[in-house]
Amino acid sequence: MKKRFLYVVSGMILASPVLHAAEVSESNFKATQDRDARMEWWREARFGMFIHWGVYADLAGVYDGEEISGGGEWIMLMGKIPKAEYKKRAAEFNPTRYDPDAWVRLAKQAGMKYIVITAKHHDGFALFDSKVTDWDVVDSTLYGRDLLKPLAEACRAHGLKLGFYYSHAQDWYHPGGGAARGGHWDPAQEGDMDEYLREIAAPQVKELLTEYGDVAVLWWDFPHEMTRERTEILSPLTQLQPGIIMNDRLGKGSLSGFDTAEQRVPGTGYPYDWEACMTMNKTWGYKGYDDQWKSTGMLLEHLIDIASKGGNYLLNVGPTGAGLIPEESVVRLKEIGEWMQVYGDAVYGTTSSPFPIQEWGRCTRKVLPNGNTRLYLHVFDGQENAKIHIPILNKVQTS
Ligand code: FHN
Repeated sequence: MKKRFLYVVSGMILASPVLHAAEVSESNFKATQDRDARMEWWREARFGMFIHWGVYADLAGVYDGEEISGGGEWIMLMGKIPKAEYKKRAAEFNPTRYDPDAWVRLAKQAGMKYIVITAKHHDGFALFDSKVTDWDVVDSTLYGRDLLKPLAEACRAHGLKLGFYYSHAQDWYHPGGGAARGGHWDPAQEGDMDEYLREIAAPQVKELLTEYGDVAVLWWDFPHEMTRERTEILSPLTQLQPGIIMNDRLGKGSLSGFDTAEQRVPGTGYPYDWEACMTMNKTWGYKGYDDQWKSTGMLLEHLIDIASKGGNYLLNVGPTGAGLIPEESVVRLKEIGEWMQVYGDAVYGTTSSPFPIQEWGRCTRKVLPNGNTRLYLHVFDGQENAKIHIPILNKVQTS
């Protein structure tokens, strides 16, 4: 890996709060005792793995010999694939190479502290054994076994938190499920959305929150036509997992745990908990021909930039239909892990930089138990022995 980061200066200790601290205003969500307690592990973690996986991975971005635009996970809609045809393709899904323990070990090796997997994406296909539909991996594929149970076990075994992504409003299979970008294309999709929410979405969320052990995150996506009344059908279910946190994408009226920036790093970050989710190439779900991979250096720069603005980085992998994480992703995750081995302290449990963005790189900050502040200076593309200006007046000690 080309080393883009010359060094991280750790241990710059300020005996007092930073004098030029850019006022990080109180979160715009009432910072309650309970909320801070729930968010504590997440604020410490700073770095997680997003997994977009489903029967679409077998199609790999191609339908009827044609490359279909958009994310690999949107192929059913973008290719206007009829339900019956999509179901027929799904029947061949048989990820014999799936090794959840290896996935979790790779995430851990990369320095990631949590995993969020698409339990059900917009195509309505459940990666788990759902009692309320036969459109799931057990009843509709050759593979025939629950994919989430062994992943949950592996997360527990290796000490990573597990989260479920759930597409609650968009569901291109079950009658009444929503469809953005132009709506339904197959009469078999038509139905009543409120009934879909009560008969499919709510019972499936309950299954996910009661049958897979501790679930740390519920990653709703996204609030398509989710009125307050519809939100109320789902939001009480989160009480099934008392410590759970969720993102801001459930629907009108839901109090969120963290905001979500997607495929971008905000200019200054937000004055409350937030997470940037991003792909390593251009697609969330696997596409065999998407070779626009970001370099490891760029991925590390995103990780540091996000942490320097007080956010979490949820970095995506899109496994193949056979159940393998693409080699390009594996290489990058291992290289990130090498860096995190040395400099992880400058990311984990840090908060936003006390001063505006500097042209030499970024700064992360950690308030120590004794009240001192440790600053970590991340110099991007610096020259050896370069001089950098740190805009603070405090007396500092380096260590
Ligand atoms: O439509 C989805 C998309 O497929 C992907 O899951 C992303 C990940 O955050 N969320 C939605 C687009 O905002």
